[in-house]
Amino acid sequence: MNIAENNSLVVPVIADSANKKIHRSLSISLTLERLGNSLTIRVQPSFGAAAFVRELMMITMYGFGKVTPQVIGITRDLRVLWALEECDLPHQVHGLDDFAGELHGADYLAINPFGKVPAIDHNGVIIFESGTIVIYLAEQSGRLLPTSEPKRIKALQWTFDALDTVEPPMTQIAVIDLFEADAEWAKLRRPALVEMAKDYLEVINDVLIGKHYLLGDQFTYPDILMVAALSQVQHTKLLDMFPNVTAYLTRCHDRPAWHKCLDAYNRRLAV
Ligand SMILES: N[C@@H](CCC(=O)N[C@@H](CS)C(=O)NCC(=O)O)C(=O)O
Repeated sequence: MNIAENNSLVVPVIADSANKKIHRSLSISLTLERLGNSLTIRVQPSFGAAAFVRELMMITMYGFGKVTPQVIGITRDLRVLWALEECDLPHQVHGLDDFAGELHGADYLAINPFGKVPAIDHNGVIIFESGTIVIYLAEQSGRLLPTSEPKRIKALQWTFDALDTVEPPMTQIAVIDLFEADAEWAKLRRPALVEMAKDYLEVINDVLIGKHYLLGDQFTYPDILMVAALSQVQHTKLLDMFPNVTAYLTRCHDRPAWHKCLDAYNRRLAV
């Protein structure tokens, strides 16, 4: 250890971060304080400590860097970016170039073997599946979580509902409208998907009677996932038929965290 002239000490630090150990040297300053009959040594991190803590906390989010313009605004990395902002977690974006095939390159397949975005790397903890990532971020930060026990399971219920029930027909409508509008199979399939979407929207419209968010007054992580699922059909007039749903979307999209992540996303994808 070296004691510098300004009473600071350079000490080796090993941080146990997820599944790896990170070694750094940190400078700390020692002050001796006398209080009555006792002496206290105060240890204060100095140069580099804040950057080190930030490095430990930093999450890398793998999302689109370049993607076909039709899907900008509905890609699944956006929901993770929203959750990162809501949770105020330090993060950096690793933008992948879809045109250059980066999603299916060896480097990214080592992160997500399905070759899909989003994924995150939190100091070696690698997670894919947008729903899982959003829940992980909520748990890491202690934000967006329901405050009472019965609501915890309701949050999971709405998570699966958003991802497994609501999103599939909405996404299929988007795929048809954005990429396959003229295909014969698409013309045959679309009406049934629209009926299914309307049925689901009617249910959600009823669920939202007298409520600000899915679980009541508190905005929680399933709201991010539900809004993302509903946004798949934002290019149609379907949502306009359900006033509680549109009011809910407006309420959620009024949140500062949404604006912050959308601005950064649009800047990155040069919209
Ligand atoms: N269930 C996955 C779906 C991920 C997914 O389909 N991502 C799309 C973008 S929104 C993707 O990566 N598509 C590129 C491809 O399939 O090549 C999740 O929610 O994370």
